[in-house]
Amino acid sequence: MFSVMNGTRSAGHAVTRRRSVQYRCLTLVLAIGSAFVAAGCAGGGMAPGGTAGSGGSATQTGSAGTSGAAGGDAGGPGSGGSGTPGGAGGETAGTDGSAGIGGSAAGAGERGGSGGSAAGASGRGGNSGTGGGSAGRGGNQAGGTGGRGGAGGNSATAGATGGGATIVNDTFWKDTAGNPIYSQGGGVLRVGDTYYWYGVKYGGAVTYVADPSKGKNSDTSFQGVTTYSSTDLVNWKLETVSKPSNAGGWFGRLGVVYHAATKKYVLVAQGGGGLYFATSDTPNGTFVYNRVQTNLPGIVNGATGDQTMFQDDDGSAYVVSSSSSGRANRYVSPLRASDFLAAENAILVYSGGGREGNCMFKYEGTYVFCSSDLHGWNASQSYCVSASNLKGPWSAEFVLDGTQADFSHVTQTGFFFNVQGTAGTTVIFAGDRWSDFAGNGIGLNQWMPLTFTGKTPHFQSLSRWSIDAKAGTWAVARGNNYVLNPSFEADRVSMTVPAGWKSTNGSNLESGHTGRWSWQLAANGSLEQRIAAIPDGTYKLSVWVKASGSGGQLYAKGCGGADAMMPIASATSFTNVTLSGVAVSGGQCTVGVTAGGQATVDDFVLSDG
Ligand SMILES: [Ca+2]
Repeated sequence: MFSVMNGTRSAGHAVTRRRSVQYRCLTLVLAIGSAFVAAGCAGGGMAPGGTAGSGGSATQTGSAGTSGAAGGDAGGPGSGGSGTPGGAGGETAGTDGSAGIGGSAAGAGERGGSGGSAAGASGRGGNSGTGGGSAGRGGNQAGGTGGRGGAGGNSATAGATGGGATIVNDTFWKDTAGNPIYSQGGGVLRVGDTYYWYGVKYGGAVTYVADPSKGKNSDTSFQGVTTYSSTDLVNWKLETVSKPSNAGGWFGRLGVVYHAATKKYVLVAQGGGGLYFATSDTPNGTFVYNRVQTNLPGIVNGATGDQTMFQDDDGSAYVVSSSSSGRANRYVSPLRASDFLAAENAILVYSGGGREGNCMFKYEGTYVFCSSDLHGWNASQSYCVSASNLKGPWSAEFVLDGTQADFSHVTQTGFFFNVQGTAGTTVIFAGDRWSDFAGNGIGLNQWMPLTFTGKTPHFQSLSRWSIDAKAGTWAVARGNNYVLNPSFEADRVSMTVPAGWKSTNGSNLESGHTGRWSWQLAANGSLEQRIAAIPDGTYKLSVWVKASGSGGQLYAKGCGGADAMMPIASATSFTNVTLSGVAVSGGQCTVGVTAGGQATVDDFVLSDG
């Protein structure tokens, strides 16, 4: 009920757009690149060898080599030589390593070392592999021969698939039985090495997934709470579907926490008339519904405006929410310590600005509470406040860097969870794309990693990346689409410049190749996006286009090599136009189209696979 109301109320809300793609990516390169170089310079005298590499089993997926860092000074023998070669990766080397979007340091960085080895003689860092070894440790073997005076690559896209399973956004996910995953407005709980993912199956999602070309619907009928389990965060098995017998109207925004003393898994959800509590002896259910709390103390109006669950390191658990009816206040409400079956007096986190999609994570001692704009079912950039203590003081509100250009990869803040492993911790932003109710594209679930500069989080808008659940590390995967807002679904209202792009003589058209929107250019109109952090390599650029006449073109320029273009022919229905062999060096590339006659474009892709 709560969220149904959102859609009507937010129609007039101003869209705030800020572009800081360049800033984001510079930060990324610095943060990851430095970590990478440190790991990749294993051959240098100052850091001989590094730890023993286990030798990534990079093999096929580990081939290719991107970035190679290394070739450090006067290469010492390196003590890490026990590792077997980490795949073909950097051994093709010989050219300068390039800036890229490396994965987390452990996975990508260590892998890159092998590049330095091969390139060492010439004193230049190698181009390391896009494929990481498993956990990317093979790179340390490179230290054995070392390079001298190497220019050193900056980072790697290593670990494409070798370091874990690949998360593919902008698709409808399927479970291990091959059925669509229906899980919206939920949360993830880790139990041992297994992750349990709880969410809601709505009638309208089933309809939309079956045929997204029919567009959005308003069928928020509750079909049950789904529980999926996985150990790799990609292959999810449907465990149970449960449904409280007395749930009426809206039901959702749920999460599960574990109460150690009672040994109960406690599910807390927003339902008709209040806060629902259900318990189970096992994480996969079946959940038995215990009670409904109709008034939440300390919260204006006594009810939540979108909520998730958060469990702290000490086991305490909290409802993370804003207030209903205006959503001007944000809170954390501690659950009753004795059994978690009641929400107690709320802590006011922040007042000002209507926010929803409330969720929270904790990273290295800092709590970060994030929310969306009041855009109904549509996407927005994400807003956060942070604190070192839940009772405050809380920081001023800031926009989560990296969510501006494509409105959080066309999602609303859903929930966060930490993947803590042997080599690091990755915080995952689990965004809800309510495409069933907004019509804004393909896929209901979009998960992206966060990176950090100090305590400041950065959102990495990726369509394809790998997560190594055991190591806790991640990397960009081969086939990632480097174009942001490629399908023009970020904006929810009529615009003359789409989020993430520059355009002249254009506007969004409420009819797309996919999703709700495409971008229409009048004769001589233009559309362009500068991609500020892309690993060196060869890419393919494509777009779907309808054009009333010839004379337009699809182009890539400023990519380090010769500018490239492909003429756009006249076509009355959406036709794919592809520009192959786009050589990128220097870490940047600008892509776009110019229109001859009127042209309508949708679904850009710039990828290496
Ligand atoms: Ca579209």
